[in-house]
Amino acid sequence: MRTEQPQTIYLKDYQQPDYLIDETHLTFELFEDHALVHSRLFMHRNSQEQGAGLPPLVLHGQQLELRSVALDEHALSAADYQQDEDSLTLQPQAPEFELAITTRIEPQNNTALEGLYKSGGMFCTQCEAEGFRKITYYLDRPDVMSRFTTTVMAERGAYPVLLSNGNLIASGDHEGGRHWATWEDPFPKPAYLFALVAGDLYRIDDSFTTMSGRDVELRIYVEPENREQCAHAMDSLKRAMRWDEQVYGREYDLDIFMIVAVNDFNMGAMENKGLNIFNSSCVLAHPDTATDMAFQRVEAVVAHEYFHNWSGNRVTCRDWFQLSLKEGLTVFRDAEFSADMNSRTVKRIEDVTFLRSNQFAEDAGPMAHPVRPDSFIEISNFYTLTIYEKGAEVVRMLHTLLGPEGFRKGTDLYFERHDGQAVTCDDFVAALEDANGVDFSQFKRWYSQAGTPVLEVDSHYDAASSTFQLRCRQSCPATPGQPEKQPFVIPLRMALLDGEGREIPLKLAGEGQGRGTETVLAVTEAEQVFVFENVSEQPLPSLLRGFSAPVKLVYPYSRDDRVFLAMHDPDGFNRWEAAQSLAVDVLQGLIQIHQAGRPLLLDQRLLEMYRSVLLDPQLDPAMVAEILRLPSEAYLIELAEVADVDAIHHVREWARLELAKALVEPLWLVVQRLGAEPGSYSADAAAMARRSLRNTVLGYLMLTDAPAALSACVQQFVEAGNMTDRQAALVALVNSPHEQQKHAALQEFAQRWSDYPLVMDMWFSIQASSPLPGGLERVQGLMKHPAFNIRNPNKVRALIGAFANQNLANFHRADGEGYRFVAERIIELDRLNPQIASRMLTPLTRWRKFDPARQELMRAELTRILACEELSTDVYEVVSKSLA
Ligand code: B3K
Ligand code: ZN
Repeated sequence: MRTEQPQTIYLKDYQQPDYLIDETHLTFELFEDHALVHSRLFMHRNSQEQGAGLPPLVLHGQQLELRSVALDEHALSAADYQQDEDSLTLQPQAPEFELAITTRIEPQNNTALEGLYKSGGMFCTQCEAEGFRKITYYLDRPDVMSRFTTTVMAERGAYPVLLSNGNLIASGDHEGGRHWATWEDPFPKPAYLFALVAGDLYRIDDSFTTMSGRDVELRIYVEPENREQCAHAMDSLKRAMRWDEQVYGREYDLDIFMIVAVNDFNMGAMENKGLNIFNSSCVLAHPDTATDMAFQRVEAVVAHEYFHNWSGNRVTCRDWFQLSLKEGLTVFRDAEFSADMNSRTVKRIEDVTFLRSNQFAEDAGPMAHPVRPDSFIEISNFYTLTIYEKGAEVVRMLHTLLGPEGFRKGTDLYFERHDGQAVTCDDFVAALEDANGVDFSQFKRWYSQAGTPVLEVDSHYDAASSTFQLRCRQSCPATPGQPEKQPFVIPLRMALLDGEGREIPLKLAGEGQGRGTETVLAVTEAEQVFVFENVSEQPLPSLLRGFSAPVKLVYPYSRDDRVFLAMHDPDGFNRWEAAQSLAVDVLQGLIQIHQAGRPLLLDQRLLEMYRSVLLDPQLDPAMVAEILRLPSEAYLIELAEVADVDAIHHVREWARLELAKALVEPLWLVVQRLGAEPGSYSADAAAMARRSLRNTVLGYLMLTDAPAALSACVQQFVEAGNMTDRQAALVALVNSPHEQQKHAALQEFAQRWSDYPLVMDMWFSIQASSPLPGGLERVQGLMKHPAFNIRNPNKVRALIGAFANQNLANFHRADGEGYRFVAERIIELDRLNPQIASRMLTPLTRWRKFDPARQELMRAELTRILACEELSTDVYEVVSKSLA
């Protein structure tokens, strides 16, 4: 907690460490009311930093009770060192020395879930970014890499399983019913990758033979009642290991790889070397209890953490400003893995939808920062959509510009050149440049400039010369601390379509060779013109295919153009994009009409486009489902200059109902065509696609008051053979006016799944997201439900997070009570878990988007939070920046 003004840390102030730690020997004595941590650090003066004499050694440490310090086996007295809230300073006497420290901590009281803490009956750790300093005094910075040997000691009965990073080298019994195990990790690593687990856990075993023929033991540890829910995670892990060998040539390096699932975890999972610790929501998946979305998330997160073994662990970050070095690259890698395992187009649609409604909003808000930030107060606040998702888009653009082979040459060089090092984003780009003989200096502006660029394109066709001209203009709005921006390198993947929707061969003026029928233009200037030759008819451009750059594309398409592209573009992603942008255009028009108090009328072109998509049996059902999904309220808010929440909500709901009424026949036809779900569940892409479409259609049908829809929905709820269908039916019922069926279903569901925390999370979040009136009161009531626990991050996200982020109608209630409720929870949470409190702030920080009355109400809540005493640095940074 904050006692003085928090300090800003700047990238420009980076300095190499004065000392390095060759070996780290840790012994943990775990007890119910405390833990003793004994460390022996074998250290030396950093030779790169040889100044005169030996500088003082400043170790990081927070919330630690120091029991003893010894330098080269001489115990130090209090006069020999200085201690403050964040550090321990002492004076080494020689360039090489051994430092022994004992600290006492209380894991059972650690509600922030950072450092060593208890989740249920087990001990576990979370050290990234700066949690290790809550365990012992250390050089807790990623550029200090050390070999760790860890002994864990605890009572055998309650904690039969004792784990840490690397390989088990010894174990044995100790007096008083206690036992111990010693683990050794041969790979030097920063402290943020340290992990420890002690608990009563069930183990699922498997194995993997690497490409060079080494056998690796794979283990997933879960609480015994979850033993049946691990098969999908294990399978995903093996597929990820094979994929990383095939696509990146990366082989696993230890003899054992472990995953442990815990219920109390601040984020999704953590890539600790050889011992990944996961939020149980990202491991457990069984058809009875997890939806298809959860299955896909497990696959993606298991892969993501595994991929970090190279992109993050073997090659790590020099400092936390470089966080996207490992996160952007690893998100790109996991997205490509998921695309290869499932439908590539659908995966891209999901990711782009998420990026545009969430990261674009971040980039336009008060916390906007570059992919490589210049400064921060609290690093935990910088695990953002910009670092992760935009960072991945930046890597994707590099992949697009180099092509798959050039990119692979670059990553090979990167991993080889920097293995065992802590490096920067510049080092990553330099490896790609050197391997390909290219210059990315201008491209690197994507790392240093914040904000979402706008790419305005217009065109001119000249029949006389058979030329088609594309004029591209780019700009980027000001962001905090960056009033002016330089032009980016924007890869614009595109094609030109003739009147039949066929791609036209592309030849650029001034180039000898043609470019086939699809090309990537590099837009590098503020304004730039591309002239295509031999174009015999007026074409329609298909632009930014696959969302080849994270920009806002503006092109003067008519609604008819968009319909044409939605029906004919050979590129699946851009067909969806055309349908989506048509829906956006139609809804935006209706919002204006609604604001002017005029009657609403739905553009028949949207309706007919949906009708033909529904009736086309050739289309991938998952694509049809994606097309039928209207742009979210969050995306419409992001796109608006000043978001009129009431109008957005009203118009979107009205349009959904109009569509449902007009399309009732084709919707039922789809239900018939898809038929009933086959008895046994399958998690393959085709089966998921069918469920996705069937449930999207059910959602529409439930908007009509047809009794057949209600009975189909109730029947699906009761008879569903999997959670995807059961959950979809419950969502439809909860959002319907059928009070009796709704309450019966909710009650039945809660009774049946009360022993399954992750299913109960779903039950909370379905109700918290329901836009029907009275949402706040429902959420307040649910806070008192016995299954709710404000100390559990999953529960907080399911109830408070879902309310604030997904229930815009109720959160933005005109009387401000939604804001007040969330602000009060943030204040309450900040005392328990600052990282989670800070996350919950995001919706309030977006206050500038709304009408003056709501702005005032939201600001008042932020001001009230800021006035609280003892605010964490996490909450302080976000609130103060959003009010600035
Ligand atoms: N690297 C972790 C995130 C740690 C967040 C710390 N506040 C998970 C991941 O990105 O893989
Ligand atoms: Zn990651």
